[in-house]
Amino acid sequence: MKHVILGTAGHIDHGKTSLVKALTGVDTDRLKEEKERGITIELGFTFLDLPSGIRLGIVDVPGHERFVKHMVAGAWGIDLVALVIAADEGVMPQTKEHLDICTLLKVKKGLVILTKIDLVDRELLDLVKEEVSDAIKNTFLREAPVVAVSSTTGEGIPQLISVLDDLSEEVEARSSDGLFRLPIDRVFIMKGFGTVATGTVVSGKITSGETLEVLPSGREGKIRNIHVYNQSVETAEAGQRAAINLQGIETSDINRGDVLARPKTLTATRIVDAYLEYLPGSQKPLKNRAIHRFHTGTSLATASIYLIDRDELSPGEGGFVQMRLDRPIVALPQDRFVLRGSSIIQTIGGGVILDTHPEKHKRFSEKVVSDLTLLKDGSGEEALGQHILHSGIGGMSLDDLLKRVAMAPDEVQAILRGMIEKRELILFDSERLKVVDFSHYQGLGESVLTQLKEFHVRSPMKSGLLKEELRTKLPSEVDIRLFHILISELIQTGKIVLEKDKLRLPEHRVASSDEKGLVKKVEEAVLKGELQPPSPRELAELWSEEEKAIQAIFEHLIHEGILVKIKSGIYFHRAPFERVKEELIRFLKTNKEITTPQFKEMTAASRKYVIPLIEYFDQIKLTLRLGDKRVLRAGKEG
Ligand SMILES: Nc1nc2c(ncn2[C@@H]2O[C@H](COP(=O)(O)OP(=O)(O)OP(=O)(O)O)[C@@H](O)[C@H]2O)c(=O)[nH]1
Ligand SMILES: [Mg+2]
Repeated sequence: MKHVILGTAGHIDHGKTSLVKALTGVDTDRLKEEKERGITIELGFTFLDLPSGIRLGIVDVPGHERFVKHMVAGAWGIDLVALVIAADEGVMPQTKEHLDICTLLKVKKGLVILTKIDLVDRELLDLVKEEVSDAIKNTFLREAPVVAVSSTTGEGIPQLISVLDDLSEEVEARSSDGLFRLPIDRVFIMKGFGTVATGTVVSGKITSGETLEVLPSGREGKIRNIHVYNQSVETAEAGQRAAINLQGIETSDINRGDVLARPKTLTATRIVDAYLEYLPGSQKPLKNRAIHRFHTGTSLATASIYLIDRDELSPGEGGFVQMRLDRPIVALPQDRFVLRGSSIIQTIGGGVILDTHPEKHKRFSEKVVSDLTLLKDGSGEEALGQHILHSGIGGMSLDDLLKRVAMAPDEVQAILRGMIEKRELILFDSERLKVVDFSHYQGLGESVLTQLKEFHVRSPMKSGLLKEELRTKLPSEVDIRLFHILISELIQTGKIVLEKDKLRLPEHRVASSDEKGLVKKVEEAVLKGELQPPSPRELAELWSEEEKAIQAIFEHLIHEGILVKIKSGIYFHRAPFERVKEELIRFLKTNKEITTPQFKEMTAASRKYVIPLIEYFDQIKLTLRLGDKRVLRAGKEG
């Protein structure tokens, strides 16, 4: 069934609440203070069953200029507005301000209701009608029906109901496919039940028993029951007003302006990018970094407004802005917002949110302007593509994306699948549907090839690089799964070769750098040197080779495990090294300790080798030095 919500609007005392009562029999002014002062302060809620069968939800707002903030919260997300104008007073300041607010919030449809016609004669009524048509002629209400009624006598009420029925039929039904979201407009305690939060379900649907998160606090509670229009129901969906009874949450834990959503589906933000329309009626240009009140959903924050591509915004102009907020709010792109002045409290503008988790932008950047233009005017697919591109090589998951676009999960999934198929995106986590833009993937491939190339130049004698070692040379945000996908693809397409467990470029061969059989010669020389082996420099001089080349061969042999690096310049062949190590262990097991002269005697080598060697054994934690003696470390006895 289609759900439609009507909001009232109009100047104080023009008869909004009386009209709602005349239509529904319900007095929505519940508070003592409201009764005493005869004005509306908080939002009022009720409903009307129309002849067509549509149940029309009604939000009654206050007209008092001090409570415009409540009006904005009430008007946000309505389908129809009833602009109420008292026939005996005509168009007044909040008539205009409420009309501005509805325009900025992009309320699509509505009607004008002239009330209190019992107080005026025909002539005056005609005058007011003229005034009204003047006030609405350049607004979304220009072709809206104008109905004249008296809530006191009931005149015009039947005609009004039939107009409301027609308008409701014309309202486009909302889809319940999106993420569940309910901006809270009222919180109260119900005896025996506990905390109840009410609001309009902006998108999605929710069922009793599910767990909800209160944002921005992050508190969670289970739904004990749901009321829609005073009836207990199992499910509430987009376009309905709902009262949700939450278990495990105190009333003091929730405030008007908070948002209910499924856990972890939405994230609060203190920075948004938007397109701002600055109202023509404003007195002065809007300066960069101006501070104003920012309303979206049912929440209110203070915003510092950064003009992205100009020094100031003249009245009547629109432009891209970044707003930094004094408190976290919850919003999605395409959400509407209203700005009200901070000193003179008056509606000055509003517009559409484009990005709810942007970077801090540099001003006057062409790139930022073109990106925001795409978010404003581009398709959903383009917006998705842009967010994924900006996320870099780390990529984004479906859940991340749903916080950045105003699209239903199914729709986003379908678009992602299409882009993956076209290879515009690379999928690397099918469970979370995590993707990275193809250009970043390609860039990563290039940097793998560059890394290998540099590695071969630096270490010509090494056959290749271990996969894990290669990975440490890439940006840390590269997901391990993406890395493996890339490596497999590079191997499959012949761009790199996997040999044993090492990666190399296809053209790289260790043998090619070893035409003279130097590797073998080095190994033999070091082995022959036993416990007093030659250094790279000595061998280079001996054979008239370049020291760098010989050093590279040493490095290679160390990497291969054939040589052991004791310290810079002293490299043992593994065979004599292991022999002396065994002998040392045996000695220590029998004698418990050894002095350096004793060790020197054991190895029959000069101090140049003996001191580094015994220190090396300390270093690898085989031995422990105690004064001028060494003992076996605990745990090395066996
Ligand atoms: N004669 C006459 N009086 C009306 C009519 N409608 C409302 N009133 C009176 O006008 C006064 C204000 O009516 P409300 O319905 O409270 O006005 P409101 O627009 O809800 O006011 P706020 O919510 O404070 O902005 C009340 O004293 C009503 O009795 C009408 O059609 N005829
Ligand atoms: Mg009222």
